Amino acid sequence: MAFGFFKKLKDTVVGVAKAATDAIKTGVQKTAKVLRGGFDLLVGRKLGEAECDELRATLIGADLGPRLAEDLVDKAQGAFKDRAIESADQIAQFLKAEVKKQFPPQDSAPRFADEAPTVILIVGVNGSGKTTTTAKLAHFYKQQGQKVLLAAADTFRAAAVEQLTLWSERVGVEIVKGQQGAKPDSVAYTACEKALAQKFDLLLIDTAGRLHNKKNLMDELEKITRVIKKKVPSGPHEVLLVLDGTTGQNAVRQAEVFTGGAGVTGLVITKLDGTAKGGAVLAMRSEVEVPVKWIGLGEQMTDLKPFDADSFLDAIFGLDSKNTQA
Ligand SMILES: Nc1nc2c(ncn2[C@@H]2O[C@H](COP(=O)(O)OP(=O)(O)O)[C@@H](O)[C@H]2O)c(=O)[nH]1
Ligand SMILES: [Mg+2]
Repeated sequence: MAFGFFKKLKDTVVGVAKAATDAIKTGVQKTAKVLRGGFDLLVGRKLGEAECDELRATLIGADLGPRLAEDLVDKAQGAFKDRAIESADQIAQFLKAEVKKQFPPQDSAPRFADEAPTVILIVGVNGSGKTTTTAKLAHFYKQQGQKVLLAAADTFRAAAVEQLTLWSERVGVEIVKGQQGAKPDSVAYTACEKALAQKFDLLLIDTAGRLHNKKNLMDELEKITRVIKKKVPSGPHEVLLVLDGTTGQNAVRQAEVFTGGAGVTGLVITKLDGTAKGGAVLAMRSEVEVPVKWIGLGEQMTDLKPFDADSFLDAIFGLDSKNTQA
């Protein structure tokens, strides 16, 4: 009986991991198609100059960025100059290993407060996917049994507050909102008070996307951080910068500009389902110091996954992951 129980438990754990892996695979299939299509054309060939050009074009096509693409082509040429590539899997495995060597050690784990509530600020330019990501995070943590509170601190547009209110109903979590025109920091303050008084585990604060430059972002963050600290001195525990993945290398540049010194602790790359430019996540991972923590793969509340380099690389390179084989 005990064996049966543990087997069932193991099957459940494997099942959950496989479902997440499948979701990532489906989510990034546009990028995978570009890469895999390019690898297929190289099978049976040695990497001479023409083949290197083709490989480079494939990698740039999936938006890995010129620097990473060039480096990978160099490495691949060294390895396949004298022997033919036997299969698309072989070149995919090789590139995966090389990309992983390029990744500096980073801590992609979400940060939590030692003592509840954990306060997470969601920032980013308009349309990048902040409000949707806030809702998805609420769903993710609610599923894990946490008591989650939302704060609609994008008070500039009534529609923004309505959008988050709708999400709060769908997800089934409470929300704090100010009157239209209220200051974002006053909403954050009220939300912190409520989170403390009613013992919420997690407070997610959705902000306005009025970020024309880095100074803008820093000013907004500074104001809102000051009021959070009045109530929750150790907060905010996480500041997530949301980036639109369909903008590829532009998102990488945006991350570089907005992260330096601004207190951002993690990146969320959204809309990867709608683009073949998913390779930008790799460029991001190798060029930006702040870690990618989450990826957005669709418009539903379940379409947000923690970033895991192995599964992500398997998915975009079209490799069968360990979980799928288990
Ligand atoms: N396909 C897709 N659409 C997304 C994703 N994340 C957000 N969106 C859509 O992008 C649009 C802008 O999102 P929103 O959260 O309002 O952005 P905000 O202005 O930064 O708050 C909405 O239509 C969302 O449904 C994603 O991961 N995949
Ligand atoms: Mg919004």
